[in-house]
Amino acid sequence: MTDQYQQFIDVLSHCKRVLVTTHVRPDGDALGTCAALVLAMKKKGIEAEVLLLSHLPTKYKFVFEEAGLVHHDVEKGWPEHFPFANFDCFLVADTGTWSQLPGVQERIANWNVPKLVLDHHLTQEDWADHKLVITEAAAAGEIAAELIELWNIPIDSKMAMALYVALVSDTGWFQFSNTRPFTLRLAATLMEAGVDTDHLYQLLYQNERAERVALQARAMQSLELLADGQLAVMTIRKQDFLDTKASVPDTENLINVPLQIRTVEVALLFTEPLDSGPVRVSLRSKGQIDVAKFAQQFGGGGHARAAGLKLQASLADTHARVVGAMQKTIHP
Ligand SMILES: [Mn+2]
Repeated sequence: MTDQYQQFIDVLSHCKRVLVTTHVRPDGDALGTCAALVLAMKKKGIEAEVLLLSHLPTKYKFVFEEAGLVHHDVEKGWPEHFPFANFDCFLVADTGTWSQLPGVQERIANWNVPKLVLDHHLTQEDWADHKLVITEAAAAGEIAAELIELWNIPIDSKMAMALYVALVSDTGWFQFSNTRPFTLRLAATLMEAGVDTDHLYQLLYQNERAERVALQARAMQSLELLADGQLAVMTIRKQDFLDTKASVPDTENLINVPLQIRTVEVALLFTEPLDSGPVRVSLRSKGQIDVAKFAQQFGGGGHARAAGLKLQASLADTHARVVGAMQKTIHP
């Protein structure tokens, strides 16, 4: 295992400018890992910049701002000539699959530099020159921290903060089952390096817009429990957006709220559009029902525990069709 780390260190030590990227719709682990790696490489005299395939979420802006990072955002389209030639190495963190790197594969096909993947996911495609994939790691940030330590780079407070964001994002602030003793020991080291955990908790978890909490209240008021309490349905109407002044991105994660209920197996969230677009349905499962398979009958898809679908119909029609079908799935 140390060999893999040493290979990475050897390759990176020969580089002058590294382009670092991560998966589309980056989370705290993706962004924290990129930030920590860039800061660490700077200590070795290596310039590094970050390529983001979708915008930097507001919630995580502070991670890049405090690190003083340069980043390129191609969400709204790639420039005609992305300056790949300015870099002599390509490092991808927190993913190793092309489907999570839209637009990258074709653009780097003829780019002849070392390509590195640092990741903790099981699903991998075999394209990198060197891979550092540790699936036991709770977060890519754990692997980055180990790399930084083996490279003999002292972890300063900025690096520590970025790595802490990575850890807490992927472990739900150390609550999820992926949290291992290594994670907690690393967290302790990062605290000693100067992470203000209370401040970080406030930035990440006590920093919502009032409009979003008002929308959440509306969504919770709409909760219906069906199929003997196994099916939870929430509905957000156009009027709810207008009354609360919230917007569609404010619905993020609301679908997880009814999963707190002991009896609930499946949760559905119906969102009526502000324009004439389709009604969006988000689906979550605790594991017994494959919601991706369910969503397919309506042209949707996703993962077994998290999926989505859209129907160009009225809210009432969509609700009737999808809830009816789900009740039949739960009680055939
Ligand atoms: Mn991750």
